[in-house]
Amino acid sequence: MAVSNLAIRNLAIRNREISEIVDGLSADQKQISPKYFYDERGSQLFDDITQLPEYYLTNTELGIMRDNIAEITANVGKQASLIEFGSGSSLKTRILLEHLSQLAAYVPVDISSEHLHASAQQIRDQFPHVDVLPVVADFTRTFSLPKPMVMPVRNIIYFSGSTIGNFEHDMAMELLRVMYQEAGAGGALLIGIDLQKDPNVIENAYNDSAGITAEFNLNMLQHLNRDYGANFDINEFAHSANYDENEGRVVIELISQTDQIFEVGDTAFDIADGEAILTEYSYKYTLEGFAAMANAAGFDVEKVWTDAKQLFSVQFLTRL
Ligand code: SAH
Ligand code: AVI
Repeated sequence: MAVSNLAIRNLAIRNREISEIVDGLSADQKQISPKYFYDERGSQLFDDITQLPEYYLTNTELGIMRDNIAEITANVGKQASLIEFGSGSSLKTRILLEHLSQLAAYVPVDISSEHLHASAQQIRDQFPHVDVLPVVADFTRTFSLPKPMVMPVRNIIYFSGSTIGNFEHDMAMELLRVMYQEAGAGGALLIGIDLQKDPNVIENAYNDSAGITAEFNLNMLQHLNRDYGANFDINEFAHSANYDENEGRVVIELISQTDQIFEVGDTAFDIADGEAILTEYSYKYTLEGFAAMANAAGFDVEKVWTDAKQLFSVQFLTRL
C-alpha cells in the first residue's frame, strides 16, 4: 500500500513537471527551468564544471571559506541544525563540518536524488558523528524537513555556490523569505553570492574551452528525452552564454541549428533555425544590491567575507 501511494505521488509529480515543461516551451520565449539540468549525469557535469580553470566561482568560494573558517563557524555556533538548499556534492560543507565539532544535524536538500544519496553517504563515512538527514525535494515548492535526533539550538540555512543567482528577482525574494521562515527564531542564513566584475571573466566561466558547460546545457535535453518522453535531436542544438551587463546576468540558451519539430509527451513544438530555448539565468550581484534584497526579506547582513579580488562573497544573514 505504502509503495503504491509513493508510486502515485511520483506519477503526480512527473505529470506536473511535464505540464510545467510544456508551458515553458509554449511561451513566446521558449524556456525550461534550470532545475532540469540536474539528473545524475547533470550533477556529475556540474561537478566537472567546478574543476574548470575558467569557473572561478567554486575555487573562490572554497578559498573564502578556508580563509575565514574560524569566524564563520563562530557565527554558526554550537548545536545547530545545518540545512543546505541545493547541496550537490556538499563540497564546501565539508569545510564547515571539519570545523564544527558540535552539530545537531546536517540536512542536505536537493532535487537530484541519486547524487544526493551518494553524497550523503560520503558525508556519513567521513563524519560518522554527524546525523545526516538527506531530503529529496524541489525547494521552490513546499517540502517538510526531518526532525533530528538531538534538539537543535538554532537552524542555520546554508545556500552555497550562488545558486540564488539562477532565480529571477521575484523568485529569489520568495526563496529568501522561505529560508527566513525555515531559519526560525534565532536562526540565520549562510549564503554564497557571486559578484559583478569584468564581463570577460564572467563570460569565460560559462564558455569554457573544454566544452563542459556546453555538454551540461545540452544534457538538459537528454534528461527530457530520458525521463519526460521528449525527442530532442541533441546534434541540432548549440550552447550559448552571454553576459548582459545592464541586467547583471548571464543568459544561457540552447540555439536551434535548423528549422525543426520536437515533441514532449503528446505535444509537438516548432522551433526555427536560430531560435533560442532559455535554460538559465545566472545573476551577479553588487554587495549593495544583494543587501537591499536581503533586508527586504527580513534579514540583516551581519558579515560579508570576500576574496582579495572581490570576485565572490560569503555572507552571514541574521533575522532582523
Ligand atoms: N551548492 C553546491 C551545488 C550547486 S549546483 C555547490 O555550490 O557546489 C546547484 C544544486 O542545486 C544542484 O545540486 C541541483 O541539483 C540543486 N537544485 C537546483 N534547483 C533545485 C531545486 N529547485 N530544488 C532542489 N535542488 C535544486
Ligand atoms: C548552480 N549555479 C550557481 C551555476 C551558475 O554558475 O549559475 C550553474 C551553472 N550553469 C552553467 N555553469 C554553471
